[in-house]
Amino acid sequence: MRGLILQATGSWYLARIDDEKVVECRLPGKFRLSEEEVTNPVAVGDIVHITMQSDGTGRIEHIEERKNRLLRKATHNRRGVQVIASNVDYVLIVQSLRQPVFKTGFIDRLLVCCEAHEIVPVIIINKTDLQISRKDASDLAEVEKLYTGLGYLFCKTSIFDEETVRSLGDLIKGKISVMTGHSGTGKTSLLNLLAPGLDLKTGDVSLFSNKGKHTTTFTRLVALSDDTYLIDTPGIREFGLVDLESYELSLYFPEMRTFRESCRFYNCTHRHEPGCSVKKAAEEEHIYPSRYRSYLHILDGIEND
Ligand SMILES: Nc1nc2c(ncn2[C@@H]2O[C@H](COP(=O)(O)OP(=O)(O)OP(=O)(O)O)[C@@H](O)[C@H]2O)c(=O)[nH]1
Ligand SMILES: [Mg+2]
Ligand SMILES: [Zn+2]
Repeated sequence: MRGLILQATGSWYLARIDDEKVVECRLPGKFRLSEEEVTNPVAVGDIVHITMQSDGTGRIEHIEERKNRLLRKATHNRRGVQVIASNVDYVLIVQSLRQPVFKTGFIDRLLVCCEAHEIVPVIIINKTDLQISRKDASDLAEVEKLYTGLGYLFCKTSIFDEETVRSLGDLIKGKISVMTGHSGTGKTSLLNLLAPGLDLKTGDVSLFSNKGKHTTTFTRLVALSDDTYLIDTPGIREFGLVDLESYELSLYFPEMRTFRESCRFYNCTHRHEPGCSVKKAAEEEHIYPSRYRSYLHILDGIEND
């Protein structure tokens, strides 16, 4: 029997078999050490083969080859990497206009991860109902212009505007999407509207710090229809930048690709080298200042790793 992993908590897994049937599964020990650097052998989004046991639970016999996987460094000082989700079509980068205010640096970091993994990103600015000042409106217009100009999918939503949530639903139809973004930006709220009857817990944003409270504590995959799935996460800051060389980073900034070809050095980091076309393009604002800043910031992170 084939199943799709909806949840993975410790050594128990929930797998969706056809017809909405969900089975609790266990994993035999032999899978545990199959791949040394990975701390979890089965992740949300995996397709598994199951045999039913006499007590009504399932036993995972086989994991089908993954199309892709989102990795992050294992937490709690554990060595190795953790698979956040697998077989993903879209990464939804959910940010909010206010409460908390969106961060282009965060968006850029995730875009690099998507580019490196060849997964299509969708930038979502939620809470567009919170346009209070004229600056909010111009900030929103500016961020939309920036990312649509780079060719990325971009979507504005508000949970108080049904139409916007419906367009998001149309956009992700037939795909497996994973939601990322800071706590409190409205990931779970959007999911609840896209999957009526679900009613997952959402949390308030502290008025004092303007931060969310990490209401969602584990990753879960929800079926919106037979062929559309959405994965809610407790927030992913980045994934899979594990082995990137510093001179490769600019490959994942689409607007830098043509400029980098004409840098003097093939391994130019575009920071201070002579004859650097990327730096020149940034100075002349052919590259957006905020994007170049993000680039330098991520580069620092790679080099100090
Ligand atoms: N004004 C406004 N508030 C929203 C919108 N979407 C969500 N919220 C509110 O924002 C708060 C946080 O929403 P959640 O859905 O819990 O946010 P989350 O991204 O899932 O947060 P974590 O699970 O902590 O990562 C809740 O109080 C929601 O009601 C929106 O479009 N407009
Ligand atoms: Mg949540
Ligand atoms: Zn250069």
